[in-house]
Amino acid sequence: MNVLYVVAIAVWAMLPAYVPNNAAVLAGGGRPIDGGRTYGGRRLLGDGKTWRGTAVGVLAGLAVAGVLNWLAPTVSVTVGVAFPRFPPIVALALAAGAMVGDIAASFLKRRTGRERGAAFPVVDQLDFVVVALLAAFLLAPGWFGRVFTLPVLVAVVVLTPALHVLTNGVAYVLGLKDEPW
Ligand code: CTP
Ligand code: MG
Ligand code: K
Repeated sequence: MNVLYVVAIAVWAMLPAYVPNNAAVLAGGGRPIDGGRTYGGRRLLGDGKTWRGTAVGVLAGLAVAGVLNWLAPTVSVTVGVAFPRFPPIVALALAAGAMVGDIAASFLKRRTGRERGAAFPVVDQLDFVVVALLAAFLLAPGWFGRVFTLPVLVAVVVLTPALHVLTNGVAYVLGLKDEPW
């Protein structure tokens, strides 16, 4: 399969994990998940991880999976390559996994002395991918093995940081996000 198709499949398969972070930025606010609690003298997670942002993020990821499921037959026939559909358990693994990865990264940031909003290079760009993929692998190993072939996985790891930097940069310029990462 040519490189363009590998890239297209990688982006398609990861969209339900990419969208939650951006939706959370737009929806964020309200009660923080940690309820203000501290651990070792620092916030457990911080004010940047809220119930509303997380819930809207997961729902947005599920909605994206639904739209892609609806588009899959047409896109596959038009392009001549099979674009995968997302069974409900896979959609949930990708969307919720992405949010859990982002939350776990905040936990790590606080433990390593980074304040809310501080950059944590590499972790910021890949936290959500690692947990989304791990969740999909654990909950739907057959589906995972069919869709995330080695070339597709390589494309995800190479492309995601670039896409992350780009979308967060745009969100920052538009005034939607406080920092460009
Ligand atoms: N957000 C949210 N809930 C989440 C994730 C994000 O409400 N689970 C919102 C918050 O308003 C957050 C913004 O999206 O400030 C940007 O997300 P992110 O960069 O992940 O959070 P930071 O504010 O940078 O906090 P941290 O340092 O903990 O990552
Ligand atoms: Mg941030
Ligand atoms: K983050």
